[in-house]
Order: sequence, then C-alpha cells, then structure tokens
Amino acid sequence: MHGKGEDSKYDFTDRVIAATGQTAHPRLKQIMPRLLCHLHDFAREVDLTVEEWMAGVEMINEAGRMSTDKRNETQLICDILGLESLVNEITSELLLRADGGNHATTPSTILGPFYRANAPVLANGSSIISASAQNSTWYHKAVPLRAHISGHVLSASTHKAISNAVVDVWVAGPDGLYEQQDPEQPDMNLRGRFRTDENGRYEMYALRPTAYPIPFDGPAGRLLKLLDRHPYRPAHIHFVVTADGHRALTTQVFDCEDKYTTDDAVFAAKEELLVQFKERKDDDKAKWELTYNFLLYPD
Ligand code: MBD
Ligand code: FE
Repeated sequence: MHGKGEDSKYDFTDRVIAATGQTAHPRLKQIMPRLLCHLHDFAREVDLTVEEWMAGVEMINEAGRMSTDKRNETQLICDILGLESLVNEITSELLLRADGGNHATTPSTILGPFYRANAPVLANGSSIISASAQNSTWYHKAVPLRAHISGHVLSASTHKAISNAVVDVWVAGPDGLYEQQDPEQPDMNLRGRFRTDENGRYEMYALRPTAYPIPFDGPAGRLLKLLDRHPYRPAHIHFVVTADGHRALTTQVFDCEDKYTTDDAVFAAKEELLVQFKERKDDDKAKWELTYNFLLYPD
C-alpha cells in the first residue's frame, strides 16, 4: 500500500496515519493522512538516510533563524521548489470555480519573501524613490530607470473604476536589491501605497525593473547552486491591490523585454503579466512609462 518497504515490519506509516486520523479537526483529518503517505513514500522511495534527513532539518532551521519580518528565507526555499507558485495556482483555480469563471481578472502570482507591511502611504503622482535616496551611491544608476506608472483599478464584474482602492507596490533597486537587503537604501525605499482617486486612477513614479538574482546568502541560494540552477528572476514589479467589496489581488508585472520571462527561478512569471515599458516624452522625472489596469474579483 505504501510503496517500497511495504512489507517491512518497520512499516510505521499505517500506525502514524491511524494515530493522526483521530483528530476532530476536519481539514487536518483530510490532509494529514495524505501528507504522511507521500512523505513516507518519498523517504522509502529514495532510501533517505539519517544524514540526509538531518541535512534537511538543518536547512530548515537555518532558514528559520535567517527569517525576519523583512526576509522570509523559508518562503524563498518554497519559491525555488515551485511550491508558492503551485499553491497560488491552486487557490486561484478554487476561486475561479467558486465564481463560475464569469469574470476575467488580472492573474495573480506569488507574494514572494520581500513583502513588507506598512509601506509609506504616498499621494498620487509622487515617487516611491525616497527623497533621501538621492544622496545614495546607486542613485545615478536609478535615474535612467525612472518610470511613470499609472492606470485604473477596475471591478471585473462591471468594469467600473474603483475609487479608494489601495495599490501597494515594491520593486528592487538598480543593483537588484530590495531596500531591506541593501544598507545603501533608506528604510522603505522603493515601496509605497497609493489610493485610487475618485476616478479609480492611481499614478506613481517608480523604477523600470531589472533582472535580478534571488539572494544567495542562505540555504535557498546554496541549494540552487548544488542543483546547478541559475538564480535569476525576470525584471518585475510587485503589487498587492485591495478594494472594498473585492478580493485582494497579489501580482507582479514582468518586463516583456527581459530574457528570463520564460525561465523564472521561482516559476512566477506568466505571459498574461508581461508589460511593455514605453519611452516617456517631456518628463524630466521619468524616461519610461507604463499604463497598467488592475481588474479585481468582486466578493
Ligand atoms: C524575489 O524578488 C521575488 O519576488 C520572489 C518571489 C522570490 C525571490 C525574490
Ligand atoms: Fe521580487
């Protein structure tokens, strides 16, 4: 019943499953036996040794020790294994089915390990580049990347614009580092929350993103190296868009000119989320521009 080793007298699997299936918690009762079945089968199938299992335990412990409210290394491990993208697709699929598939919405993709809550609330038309960042050593690299980004937040049922929606945005700097990874950036640099105006429109100055290697200073990066996999993510901007009466949308847009759009190290890029930055004329605050609308699911 449980694959390799099933005839061994050391077949704990049935006993563990039986003990676990006693729970009154309905979801755990449903999923724990299946988890244990796969987990035990996996260990048997690959003849997992104590040393290998302990290396995995150490990896998770190290990820936990590294993780803070600014950096979630355990999540990053899940990302390189495709697990955050997989559960994101499963969840979207469930929501779509519940809705009967009636509304075309902006596709979601993963949140990733660098989201920070409580980004500065900024006025429409302002910049997520902190004023004090203009004294930073990297600022000259940011100047040619400055981008004007604007659009509407729309309800997918009516296609009406939604006022008072919140667009929470974050992007890596020109060296491919998020603010919390980079001592050269001020706190909360390149993050902001914008509220749509009475016409449902948001407007900001940000950066055109660049391709960037996921961080290598922890177990996720080490694992990638051991697997001979590249660490690059296509150039992307993160958004979480929320509005009353609608489901929150977690997504990213990807620069269509990036060479990693079909080879994302964390499997989050999607064709439907590719965007094209256009050259912006007559604006000394930005060389690039992007117009992008978000279509939210009604509750
Ligand atoms: C990132 O910048 C990111 O967005 C994700 C999902 C994983 C690693 C680095
Ligand atoms: Fe990112």
